[in-house]
Amino acid sequence: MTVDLQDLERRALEALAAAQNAEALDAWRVAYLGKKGELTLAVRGVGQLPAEERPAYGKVANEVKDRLEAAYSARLEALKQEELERALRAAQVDVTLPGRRPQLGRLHPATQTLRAIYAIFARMGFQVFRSREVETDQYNFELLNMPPHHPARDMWDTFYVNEQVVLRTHTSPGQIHAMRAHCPAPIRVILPGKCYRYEQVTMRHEMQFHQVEGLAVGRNITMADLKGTMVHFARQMFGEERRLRFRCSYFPFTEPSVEVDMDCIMCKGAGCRMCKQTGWLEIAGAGMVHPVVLRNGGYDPAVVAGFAFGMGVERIAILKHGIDDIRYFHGNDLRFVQQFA
Ligand code: 2U9
Repeated sequence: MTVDLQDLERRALEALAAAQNAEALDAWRVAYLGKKGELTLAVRGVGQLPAEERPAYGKVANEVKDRLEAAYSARLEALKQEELERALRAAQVDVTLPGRRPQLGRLHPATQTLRAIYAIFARMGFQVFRSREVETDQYNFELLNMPPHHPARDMWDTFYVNEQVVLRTHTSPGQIHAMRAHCPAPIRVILPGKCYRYEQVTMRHEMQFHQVEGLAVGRNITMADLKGTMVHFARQMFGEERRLRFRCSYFPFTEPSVEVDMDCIMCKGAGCRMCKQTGWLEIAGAGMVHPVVLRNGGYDPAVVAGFAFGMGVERIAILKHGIDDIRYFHGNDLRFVQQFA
């Protein structure tokens, strides 16, 4: 049985033009050009024709096949193009929408507090001395009067890089570097920077925080100089009416050692939630530099004396701004930073 090829071609092209998507196009391909498609069957039908009609029929059938295949490819391309244009139209920017304001950052409150501290001590003649964050055990402990196995090492939970190398637990090793860089000349330096402690993170403790330590070494330096320096700092930072209290304490690198308390800025000493009803807020630790430590720094303790102090920068910021959780400092939340314009 043979088929009217012209009629087949006309119907196939009409159906092709009507195919509006990839599925319809594929169904069309199966229906006309597939293994059991109309045209395929029509070509096979050539065998039923008398021998003299076969070449002419075969030639037309092949021409129809070529044209249908070409039409199919063209339609496929056209559909792809239409789809692409649709996608582009959908992705178009609506220029009438209101814009999104870029979020502005701020100087981090820890940075602001550090700068305020620098300014106060700069006016008292202290220079900034910077030092490394990765230290040897020797500088972080031994030269600070803590030989291996000294029980005071337990005051600092330490990140060890290896047996001899640590992340500094305080900026104190920098004080040894500073002394060795300057001795025998007198020095007055502050050491700001990040410190690390292997601690459980809570609202009061972070494993990374900032410290500022101070050191003054020279002839005739006494505890009175330390007290005057601390009082002046507290009054510049927290208000001229502040009063300080020095409590006996212990640090391996100072002797005598003290803890420095300031009357509570919220209740002025009466007792409140902020000072846990004590009337006092701890702002620093300090003391007279231990003779062993002075000698490790290259100074002769028979000739010079020194005072040193240390304070936590986040703690100072927390007190100044009434921040209730130290984890905000590394929480990476712009809403926190933006409050300290
Ligand atoms: C040398 C000599 C003396 C530095 C000192 C403290 C006391 C102290 C803490 C306060 C809160 C650290 O951030 S904190 O946890 N610091 O109590 N720091 S005396 O004394 C030194 C340091 C180095 C060579």
